[in-house]
Amino acid sequence: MDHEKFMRLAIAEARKSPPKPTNYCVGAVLVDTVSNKVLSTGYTLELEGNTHAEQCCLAKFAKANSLPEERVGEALPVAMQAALYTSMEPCVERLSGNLPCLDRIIRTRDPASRSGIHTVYTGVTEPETFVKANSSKARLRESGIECVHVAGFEAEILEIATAGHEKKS
Ligand code: HJL
Ligand code: ZN
Repeated sequence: MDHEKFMRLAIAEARKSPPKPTNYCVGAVLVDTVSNKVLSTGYTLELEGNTHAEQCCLAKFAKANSLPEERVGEALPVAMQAALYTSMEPCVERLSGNLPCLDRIIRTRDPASRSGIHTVYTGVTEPETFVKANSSKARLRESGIECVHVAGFEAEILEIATAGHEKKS
């Protein structure tokens, strides 16, 4: 598995996100790790409304499979060993009150069949500008989802993610 290649794709998605002072510009890629095929991509604010990268990625894949987003896991059979690459770890809380991406990822799982997203690859941990102490990695692991940090892209990812933020002097 070429983790760096898919993380670069996630970063390329993040670059498409319109800068906004109240969130981060993030990119996400859903991959079938058996065929190495990209199943879907997403970036922050890609879909209508106040949408996150992971949310857009899953919602687009759900739509392509004629499923509501809540049931996207049904299109991710165990044989795919589905992985989600996201430039920033998934949110566990959103100041807007929208459903966090952590919950959107966990609900893809069917513990009985072990289908759904198996692994989440992250590029950076979430800075504490909006929400303190993001606990996504522990929470993913508790749900049987592996969590792997892809090192080496942190500076680039944070620069893109905070593009719309006021610079501290
Ligand atoms: C991740 C995204 C995105 C964030 N994190 N992983 N992907 N925008 O696409 C996390 C940050 C929230 C704020 C504001 N950002 O975005 O904590 O308005 O953006 O729901 O808490 O919440 P809203
Ligand atoms: Zn999110």
